[in-house]
Amino acid sequence: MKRIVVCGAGGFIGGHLVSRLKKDGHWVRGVDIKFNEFKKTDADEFLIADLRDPVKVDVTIDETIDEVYQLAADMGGSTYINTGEHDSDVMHNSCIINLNVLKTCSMKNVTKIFYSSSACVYPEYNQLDPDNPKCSEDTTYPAEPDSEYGWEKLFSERLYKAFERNHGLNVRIARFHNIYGPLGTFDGGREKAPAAICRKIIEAKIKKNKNIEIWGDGTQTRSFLYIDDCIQGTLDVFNSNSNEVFNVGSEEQVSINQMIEIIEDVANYKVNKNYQLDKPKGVRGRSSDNSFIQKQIGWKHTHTLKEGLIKTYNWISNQIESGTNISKFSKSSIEN
Ligand code: GKE
Repeated sequence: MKRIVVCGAGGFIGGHLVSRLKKDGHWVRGVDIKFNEFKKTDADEFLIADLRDPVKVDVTIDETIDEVYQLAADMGGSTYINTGEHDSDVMHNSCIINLNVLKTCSMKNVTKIFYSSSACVYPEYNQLDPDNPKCSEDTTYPAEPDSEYGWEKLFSERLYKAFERNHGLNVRIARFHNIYGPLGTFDGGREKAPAAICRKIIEAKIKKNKNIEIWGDGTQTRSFLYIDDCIQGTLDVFNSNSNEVFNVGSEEQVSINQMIEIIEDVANYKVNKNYQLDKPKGVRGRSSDNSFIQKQIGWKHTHTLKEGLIKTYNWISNQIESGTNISKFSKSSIEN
């Protein structure tokens, strides 16, 4: 059993990671600036703390901690990171958290640290053709991410590797490719496409309305990874002997229009797509290339997009129909 801190435990992926680490028999301290909006934490301890404050990080990662998973970031879907309006917050907040966490880990006896990077580090010039994006790890440089969010993620990757070289920290890094699933936010502006489009179709069906808004022309492509595969991939990277940076994503590339068709099928409800060409779109094409991670550590995703969307659609539908009051899941926290 290890004593583990999960930074960002109030978030979507962080919350699922806490539950899995608890299931695996570890002691887990969760920390975040907010509670998980949909589920009571499974952590042994949950701290409400702002990790931009080095004093809070020092209290959170104390001498008894063996391992740290750093997933705390100021982030969201296209709306949040591709408009440019949040660039300074995204870069400042996420970077200062990484600086604080690394400094504290290098001063304490933390044996291993995981950092969640992103597919957004990849250069835009390799993501211009929706049918043929190139996102293998060896195409990262010359760097030209399409967003400041991507630049911060790439800078922070280099920061972790510098602490690995200069302070002997045992670092593991995965680049997540658009993770979706139950407990992920589906409204409010930070949601990503799978949850957003599920919500739009659910709401259209409830209101017996046929029209939904789609950002861009729907031909842009992505691959989307179901949360359970993301958690397994994270642990496989963390527990591997390799300190390479790996993609953790799906290779099932779809256009947004194709994803809409899958969700219409799940909903048994057809909609008319009202394309909003002026809305934030990100890159034209992106899909995870898993050849390196499969060769090096053997990880593969197991859920098809349809399987994941069925679970996600049903969960969001239940949330909307039950009108879940977010605050009812806040567990008593240890304020510090
Ligand atoms: N969020 C959202 N909501 N996207 C929509 C919508 C909608 O209602 N309708 C169409 N889209 C389109 C977006 O314009 C974009 O082209 C595509 O779906 C995917 O948008 P996304 O899921 O919000 O985010 P991206 O894949 O562009 O980028 C995300 O990538 C992740 C890593 O793969 C980032 O926003 C980060 O959340 C993350 O790093």
